[in-house]
Amino acid sequence: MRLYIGNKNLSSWSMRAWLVCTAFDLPFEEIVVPFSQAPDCSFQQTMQRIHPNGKVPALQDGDVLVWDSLAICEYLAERFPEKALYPKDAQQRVRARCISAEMHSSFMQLRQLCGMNIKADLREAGAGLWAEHEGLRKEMQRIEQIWAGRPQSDGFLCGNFSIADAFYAPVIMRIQSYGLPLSQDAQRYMQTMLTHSSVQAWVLGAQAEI
Ligand SMILES: N[C@@H](CCC(=O)N[C@@H](CS)C(=O)NCC(=O)O)C(=O)O
Repeated sequence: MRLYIGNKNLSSWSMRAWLVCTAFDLPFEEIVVPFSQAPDCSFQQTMQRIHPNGKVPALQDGDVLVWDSLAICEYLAERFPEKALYPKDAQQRVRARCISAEMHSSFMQLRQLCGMNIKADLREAGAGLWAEHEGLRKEMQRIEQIWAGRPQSDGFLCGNFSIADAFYAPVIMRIQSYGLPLSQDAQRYMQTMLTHSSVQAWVLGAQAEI
């Protein structure tokens, strides 16, 4: 399988699919297509050759092309059922699907105001955004509520590491860069994620980018 991703420092959608492939030791080749500056537009040209949607991530598995991060994770969960990419427990599996879908379709303020930039120290900007945007504070409240629903306080969102955790990993990167305030319980989940080997590998990759 080939997974097309953007720059590790910036591409939050790529991070989700890559974490799932890495955390579950799936057989894949990573192809980084760096976001390009105008005027050469080589990112758009490269990705549009792969799919008209022209975005990352995209997964090529033989004849099959999957071009959306959630669809990629769903595809992988079906393709490798023995790996339990979603939890084995039925209730936790429903929760994992719901909170992954919620991340996929919501939290627009957080996404728009606090773009992922792993290497940057944006704490000053973060303090201003936090003070000015009630919508951002409300979205973070909902995220904290989701995280507080994990089965064990020292564990992952739905038990073992799953697709759901991969979906919330970019939020953790944003919280760090922008210094957004968090409850102690949420900080605990954040530490669990920051010490996961796949998250550490992605962050190292981001830091190594020029
Ligand atoms: N809903 C899509 C969003 C993908 C997306 O917006 N990717 C961004 C990078 S993180 C992208 O490729 N942007 C380039 C562009 O829009 O030209 C997914 O989940 O995969």
